[in-house]
Amino acid sequence: MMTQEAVATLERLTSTVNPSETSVCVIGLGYIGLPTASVLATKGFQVHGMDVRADVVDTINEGRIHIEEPDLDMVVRSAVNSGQLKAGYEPQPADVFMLCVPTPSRPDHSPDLSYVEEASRAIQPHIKRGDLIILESTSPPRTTEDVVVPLAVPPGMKVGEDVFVAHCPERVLPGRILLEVVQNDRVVGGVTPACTEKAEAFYEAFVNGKVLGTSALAAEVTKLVENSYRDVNIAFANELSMLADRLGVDAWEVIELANRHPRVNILTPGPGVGGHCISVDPWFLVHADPEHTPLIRTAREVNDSKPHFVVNHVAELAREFAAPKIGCLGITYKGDVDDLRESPSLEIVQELIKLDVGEVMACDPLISSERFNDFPLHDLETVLDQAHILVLLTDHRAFKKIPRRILEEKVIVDTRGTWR
Ligand code: SAJ
Repeated sequence: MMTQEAVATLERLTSTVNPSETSVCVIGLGYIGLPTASVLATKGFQVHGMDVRADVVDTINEGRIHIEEPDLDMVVRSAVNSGQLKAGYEPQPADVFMLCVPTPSRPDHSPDLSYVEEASRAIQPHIKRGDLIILESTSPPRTTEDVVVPLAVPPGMKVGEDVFVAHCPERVLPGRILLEVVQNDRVVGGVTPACTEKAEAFYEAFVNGKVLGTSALAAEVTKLVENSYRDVNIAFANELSMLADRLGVDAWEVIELANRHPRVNILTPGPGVGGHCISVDPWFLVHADPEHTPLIRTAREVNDSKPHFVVNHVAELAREFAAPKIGCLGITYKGDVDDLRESPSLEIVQELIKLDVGEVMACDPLISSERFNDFPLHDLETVLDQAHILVLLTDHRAFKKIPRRILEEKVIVDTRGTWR
């Protein structure tokens, strides 16, 4: 005879999630929440998305989107039209709750968990027995257990028996989100083994990649390690580019040659590291243990110093002209995305304007003047026509196509190696 516990375990292990019988409440409809919600809706889940911003909720309910991401408009439109996706200002009862809220860092680099706290409190009254709560937001070690569990789990309910809590950090690359949300392998870390199993079954219902079970803490640290790994490696490339400049050698040529070694793979230098992930997440590890993270901290500092290096270089060149016009191409944090968060390109333009070393003419085809009024934006043609110095800051597709004969007439600062 099998014990009751063994029967329950067997049921859990063999249970699969049927999308048409499963409702999901997604908290936070930004760069992660909205694509995830619309993909789940497309796969047949009944999805209620919640956001505190009225304009976001209204836009989505009209079948439109408030962020730029390839093909997302089409998927959201079809999810809303089919009735599988609805947005609102409040959470609703569901079988699965996904927290996709921001986890920014404060000016002193300590993590700001207020959105996770708020979202956890907001869902608590709606949690019933059997529900699954997932934290997708990139979070400092122990957030799932120390913040989500106490605030989201109703008193009297036991985690791993009555209600299930797991961390499954998002891993999608802006610009490829819809593809990666389905294709990437996922790390699923439960607060207890039963939580892991329940969360694994949920992700297996809509992810094509492998679903890898672990603990909540290991999942939290894994995600932070992934972005720190990238930050450290970009810092190496950026440090090399500054060194190469001083030595008078072409950094991109050196990197290309070094990368022909079978065990060397150096990343690409740029104007610095931006976005809300790689420039923020490594600080969560440093904050967790400052004594044992000197490399991660230094990488952050190297990447943060790169915009100033670029500004000084441009200022030096501008001094050669009586009335220099400096064309700055791109203000978003990377090519073909419209995201300005932590953008080194934006920081460089702002610094150049402040330094007043010439007339700064910025241009970004992905940013409309209605949305942005910190400084005037010009169209590409005007900038190419008038600028003496051209500074390539963000490698948008439109800038890659600029004819060589135009570039040859200008003084060029190509921070990304795009025009090599
Ligand atoms: N960059 C360089 N040189 C490079 C690569 C990138 O200067 O060789 C710069 C980019 O221009 C940008 C920044 O680094 O300013 C980050 O860009 P990215 O494309 O490397 O990454 P993100 O921030 O857009 O997305 C990252 C991804 N993490 C990893 O690749 C490990 C993504 O998978 C994560 O889901 C995302 O962070 C996140 O949300 O955490």
